[in-house]
Amino acid sequence: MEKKKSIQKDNFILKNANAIPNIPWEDRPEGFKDVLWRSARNPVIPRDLIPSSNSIFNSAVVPFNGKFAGVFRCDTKTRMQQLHVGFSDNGYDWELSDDRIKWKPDDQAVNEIADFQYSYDPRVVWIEDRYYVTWCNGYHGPTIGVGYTYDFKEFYQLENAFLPFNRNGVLFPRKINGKYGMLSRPSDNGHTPFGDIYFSESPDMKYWGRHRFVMGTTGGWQATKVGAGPIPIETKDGWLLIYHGVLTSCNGYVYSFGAALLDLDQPWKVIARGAPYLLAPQMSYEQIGDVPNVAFPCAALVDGESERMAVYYGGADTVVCLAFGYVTEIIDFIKANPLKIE
Ligand code: BMA
Repeated sequence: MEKKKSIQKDNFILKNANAIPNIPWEDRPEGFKDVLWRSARNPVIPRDLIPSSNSIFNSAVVPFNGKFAGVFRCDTKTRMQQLHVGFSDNGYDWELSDDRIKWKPDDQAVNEIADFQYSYDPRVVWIEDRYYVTWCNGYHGPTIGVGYTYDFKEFYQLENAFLPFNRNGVLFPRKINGKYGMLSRPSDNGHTPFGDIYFSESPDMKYWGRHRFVMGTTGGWQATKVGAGPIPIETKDGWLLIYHGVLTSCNGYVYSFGAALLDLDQPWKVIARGAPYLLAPQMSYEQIGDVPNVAFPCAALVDGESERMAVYYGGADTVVCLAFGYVTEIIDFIKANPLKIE
């Protein structure tokens, strides 16, 4: 099993971060002013990387045995929404299984809910001794599926975290006050025209409760709904949360993403929230695809040595893209451009 060694440096803002020396990285293009910049190799995963796929997008990546592994949203040519496992040496070039992940029930009772309907928008996080996966799981409507793997070969399914309808279940990377923590976004059974972020806790990854409101919609790029993106990043200034926000334009939804800081001990308390987005769909691979105008982040790698961050996001519900930034710069950006809420 992978050994985890966290780096603690006094002058760094990250807490409990591991080194990822081979994190995918490109320097900020000369003269480029925004806090995040895109990979020149975007889209890094094309829609047709595997024979069965119509599109590959909104996917989650983690460091694994000195390389990378991930859980990918692959919608098939019959337009089923599925999760597939993938591996990469460098975070750019991926080999994905052509078959969907087949979950084994963690216990007998899970058999009752394990019938596959659809699965999408995965998140993956290492907590204590294994990789946990959450995803939007079809069970009489969308809800939050939870499972785990030790090796990205065998995957075990736990109980769904919540009742339908819910999406964007995102775990915290460690217990908080002795409990697992999860953000989620209660929704409806369709293309939900609303959505706020809530926090829930669990003693055992099975029973979730003490639900708390975290943050809701405001205006502009986050006027219609908001939902947690990658696993929150622990910093000395709070949990750095990258989240998506949706604007309803006269031509439909527009998905951008921005950032906020949440209290380390009470993550439902927002310390600060950036007013401008970090990245909005402005490149052709974000604007043109099966669903136009979508930039949807599901994972962020952070190197504890350099504080470099690589964000994986889906482009136009069709491809996987990468953007880069520095954790400290994003936090400074939030503080310098705060959203003022009443
Ligand atoms: C949301 C989810 C995402 C998708 C987005 C835009 O409701 O289904 O997977 O990227 O819509 O279509």
